[in-house]
Amino acid sequence: MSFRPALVVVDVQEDFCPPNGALAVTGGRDIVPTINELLSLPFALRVATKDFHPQDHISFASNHPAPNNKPFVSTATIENPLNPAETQETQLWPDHCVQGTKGAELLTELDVSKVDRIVEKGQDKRVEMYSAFADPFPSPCSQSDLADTLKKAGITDVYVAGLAADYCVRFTALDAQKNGFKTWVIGEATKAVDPSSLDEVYKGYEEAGVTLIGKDDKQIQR
Ligand code: VGL
Ligand code: ZN
Repeated sequence: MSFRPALVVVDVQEDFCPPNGALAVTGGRDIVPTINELLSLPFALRVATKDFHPQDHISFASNHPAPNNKPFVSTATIENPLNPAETQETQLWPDHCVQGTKGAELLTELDVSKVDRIVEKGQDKRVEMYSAFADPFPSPCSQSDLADTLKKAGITDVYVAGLAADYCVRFTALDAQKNGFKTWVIGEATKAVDPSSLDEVYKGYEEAGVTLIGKDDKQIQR
């Protein structure tokens, strides 16, 4: 059996980290040493993703009319632009990771010299895209080249770390598994927006066949 692992480091960006991030995840910066350690392991491919929104992105509360425009509280119904029969209820956020701003930059302490490929996502203003593969509609209107990149590199296993555990890490891991890669989430290399939601996130992993591991587990270096 071949084993060609890839590491996917999700959204380790200023806006998701204290002290100044617009959507700062508690402890977001603290996972960087662990992620740098992971980046130095012999993965066949190392990818970093960036949430990379236009200013008029649909997930920004500021782009919706009052009173349903409270970041972290309000939600909006999004239609698939390609098929209005498909709808999604989505959370609204403070403006974050706007293209060209400091908040969209990867943390300077992240060892980007080890990253082979950067994948930008969430550029389509019409849809939310937590997953680094595609938006959540059954027939996606927005897709990245991540699946192709991994397939062309002959990747068998995808290891996911980064921010946030309950949003972009979660949906990237579930999509990696759906795309046919054996998928592992490295628990202590993630932090959640809402840690109380993690039980449900982990249940979803179990149902999908995604495995939650620790960074020192030997699955990483078979
Ligand atoms: C994310 C909320 C909004 C994430 C991105 O990277 O987890 N969360 N956009
Ligand atoms: Zn976002």
